[in-house]
Amino acid sequence: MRNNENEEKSGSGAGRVAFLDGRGEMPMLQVITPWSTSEIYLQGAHVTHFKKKDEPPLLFLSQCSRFEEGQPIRGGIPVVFPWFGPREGLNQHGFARLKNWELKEFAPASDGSVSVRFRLPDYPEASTFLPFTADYIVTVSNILKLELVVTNKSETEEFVFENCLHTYFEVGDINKIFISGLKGVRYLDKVENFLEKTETEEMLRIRSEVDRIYLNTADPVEIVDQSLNRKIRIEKQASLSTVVWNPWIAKAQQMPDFGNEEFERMVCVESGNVAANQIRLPPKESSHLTLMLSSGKL
Ligand code: TA6
Repeated sequence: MRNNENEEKSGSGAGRVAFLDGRGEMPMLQVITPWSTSEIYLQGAHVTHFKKKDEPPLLFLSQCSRFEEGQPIRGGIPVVFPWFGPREGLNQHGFARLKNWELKEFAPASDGSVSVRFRLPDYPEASTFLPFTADYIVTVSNILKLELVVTNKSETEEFVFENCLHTYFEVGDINKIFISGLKGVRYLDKVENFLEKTETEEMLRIRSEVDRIYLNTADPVEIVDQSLNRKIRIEKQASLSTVVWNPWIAKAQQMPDFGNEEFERMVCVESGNVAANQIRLPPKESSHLTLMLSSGKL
């Protein structure tokens, strides 16, 4: 990794940003604050790392991830936009995660936090959609805050899209975690061909492949991790869908960019607006998907 000292900038507080060659020599930003460090690749505006000083990393990143132009990174926080899941003849989960985003500004604040703003340039893939802009603001402090702002630039037509911040969390042992905040919520069970069900568990445990789209829920979700002695809290705004995913054994073995045993150390609890919760954005309006990820000891 090369650290270009000339491009390093310190703010009036202690937060700072460095431009580095990341893995696969792909450009990335390293953000250091008094509480935490984070890494963000320009491809996909992809946060691959966030770690508080006194904690293990918050985000899971696969040892087998590709770091190649145009290939998705396995782990961290893929930005899924403007569609979620497969689309005939097109890449799964949209094009935003595969494209280089422009770094528009970074602002170390006097309180020590650092905000970085990216914009998705006009790629040909976007031209089949209405004119829109997509900005992504990552704020690093003692928590990680993410905001995906999509603006419909059309004067006359709605912009219909899905969005999802596909957060991969690091856990000590999948057998020793539970997820709370989803009881009573309707979901589509992708493992059973999108069968519609209602969550009955107060404390959801994962003991096999789980791939669920919970609908019409704006509530915070918590991951209680007994083996890392940590609780992760996921708070969101302008998000009505929560997706929970763990590939378990057989799917893990089928994924070339994911280790066979890595399903034991991760869980995706994703926030966005997908399926029946897709966004119909009126002309000239913006949607602000916002996520606050915090953590602490049990
Ligand atoms: O969000 C869950 C999911 O849609 C799963 O169905 C699973 O395929 C996962 O995302 C990963 O997708 P990817 O295209 O990154 O392999």
